[in-house]
Amino acid sequence: MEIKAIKENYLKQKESVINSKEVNELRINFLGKKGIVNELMSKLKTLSSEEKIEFAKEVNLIKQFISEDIEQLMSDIKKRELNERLAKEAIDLTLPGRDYKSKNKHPLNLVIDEISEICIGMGYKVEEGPEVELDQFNFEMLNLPKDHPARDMQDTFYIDGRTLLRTHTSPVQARVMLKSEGKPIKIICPGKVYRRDDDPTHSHQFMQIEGLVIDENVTLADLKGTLAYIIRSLFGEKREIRFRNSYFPFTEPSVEVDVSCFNCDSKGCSLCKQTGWIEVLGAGMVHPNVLTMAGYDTNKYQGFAFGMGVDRIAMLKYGIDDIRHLYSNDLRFLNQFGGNK
Ligand code: 2U9
Repeated sequence: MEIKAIKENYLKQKESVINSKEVNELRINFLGKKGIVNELMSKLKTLSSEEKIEFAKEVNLIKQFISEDIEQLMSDIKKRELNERLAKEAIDLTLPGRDYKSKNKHPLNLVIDEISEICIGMGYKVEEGPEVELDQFNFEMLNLPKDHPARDMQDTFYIDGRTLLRTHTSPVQARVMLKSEGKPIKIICPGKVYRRDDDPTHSHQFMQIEGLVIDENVTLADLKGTLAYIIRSLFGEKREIRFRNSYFPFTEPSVEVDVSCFNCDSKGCSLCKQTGWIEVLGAGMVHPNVLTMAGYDTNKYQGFAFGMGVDRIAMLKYGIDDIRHLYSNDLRFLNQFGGNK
C-alpha cells in the first residue's frame, strides 16, 4: 500500500518537472541515499522473514521503475533543451559579413612580397629572427667590435648592456650561418629594424631586406648579375645598374648600387637630382672575418651580401615623399594601394 502511494507521489511530482536540474532533484528525492525509496528499507526490521522477501521484491520493483523512468525523462528533457538552445543560437547565414576598413596590403608589405617572390624564384629561402637582439649577433659577428667607429652610424635603443633593438637584419644571417655549420647558404631576411634617426626620409623604425649567398666560387660578377635581375624585376627591364665604391664593416669590397632613373629615363629630373641615377641599395663580398667568426673555411667558401631599405624602395616605386606616411595609419594614404576602395 505504501509502495503504491510512493509511485503515485512520484508520478505527481514528475508532472511539474521542467528542466534537467529538476530531474536531478527528483532523482535525489526518490533514489538518493536518504531518499524516499531507501527509507522504505528501514521498515524491514519490523517484518517477518517471509514478509521481508515479499517487501524487498516490491521495493526493488519500484526502484527499478523510478530509475528507468527518470533516465527516460532526463533524455527527453536534454533533447528538448538542446533543440531550444540550437534554435536560439541559430546563425543567420544571410547576414552580410563585416566590412574591413582597408582591404589593401600595406605598401611596405607589397614591396617585401614582390622582392621575396623575385628571390624565391632564384632559389632563396626567407628567414626571420628576433627584433630584440644580442650585441654579439647585431655587431660583434658582423665585424663591428666594441668601439668600432661604424657603430656610431647605427646607434640604437638598448635594453641593457648586451641587448638592443637590431639595427639591421644582418643578425638573422649571422644566426643562420652559425646554424648551417659551415655549409652553403642562400637566404633573404626581411624585417623591422631600428636606429636613432628621425627626419622626412628616415624613421627610428624601418624595414630592410638583406640577402646572403655563401658557396664555393661565388664572385662579384654573381652579385652584379643577381642585383641587375632584382632591380630590373622591380623597376623595369630597361634599367641599368652601376656600382660605386663604398665601405661597410661586414663586406670587402663594398659597393653602393644605383639604378638608372625610371622617372626620366636618365635624362635628368628632380627624382634623380639631374644625375640620371638613383641609389637603391648597398652590397659587397662577405668580409673574411665574418665568414671565419661564423665557422666558414675561407679557403673554400666566399659569399656576397646585399641590403636595401624597403621604405626607400616603396617611396621610389610609389612616389611617396615622406617616410612618415608609411607609419601614420591614414586610410586616405593606405587606400591608394591595391586599387580597392
Ligand atoms: C652578413 C654579412 C654581410 C648586408 C649588407 C648593405 C650592404 C647595405 C643598407 C641598405 C640601406 C642598409 O637599410 S639600409 O640603410 N645595407 O648597404 N647590407 S651589405 O651585408 C651582410 C649581411 C649579413 C652575415
